[in-house]
Amino acid sequence: MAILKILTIPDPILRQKAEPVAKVDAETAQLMRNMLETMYVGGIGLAANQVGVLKRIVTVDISDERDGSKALLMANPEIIWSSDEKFTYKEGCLSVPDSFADVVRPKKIRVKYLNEKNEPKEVEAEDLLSVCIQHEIDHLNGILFIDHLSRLKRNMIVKKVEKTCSRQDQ
Ligand code: GNR
Ligand code: NI
Repeated sequence: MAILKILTIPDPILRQKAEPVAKVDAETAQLMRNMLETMYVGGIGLAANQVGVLKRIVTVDISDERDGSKALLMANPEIIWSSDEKFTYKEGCLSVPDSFADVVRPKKIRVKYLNEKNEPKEVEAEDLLSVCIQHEIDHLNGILFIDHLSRLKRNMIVKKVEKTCSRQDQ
């Protein structure tokens, strides 16, 4: 397996739409496992855009085990139902380092996807798991959690990240 490099804003790949996977073949499953290992370095979710791959693949694991036994490996995830009830959670993103802000999203969702064996699956998620899956599907559409904030809050975060990243580049 391998730890992949995570892109951060303002990388334009984070703003592109990822393409559907035709079939979860061996190569796709390998990418899923590498993304899972990369995610375990410090996140509860990861989308392929974040590692520079424009394919509709995400990994999610909100469990404490972090050994893959409870992980979701999803290709072409699609929300087929969402609740009217909302849920607010302080979100962060590996591609927007050291920044957190409250985002309001549907509390419950039902998602269909292909697993690592190319089998069609459905899962119902609520609260943190629901937040995480919605955050990852946003990535596949070129959307970041900061896009759900007011322009003022978004600009503050973008400016802060630009500053700290330019310092690190020196
Ligand atoms: O690790 C992560 N934590 C997190 C916290 C609240 C809402 C969403 C997330 S996902 C994030 C990892 C990440 O950037 N995934 O795209
Ligand atoms: Ni993210």
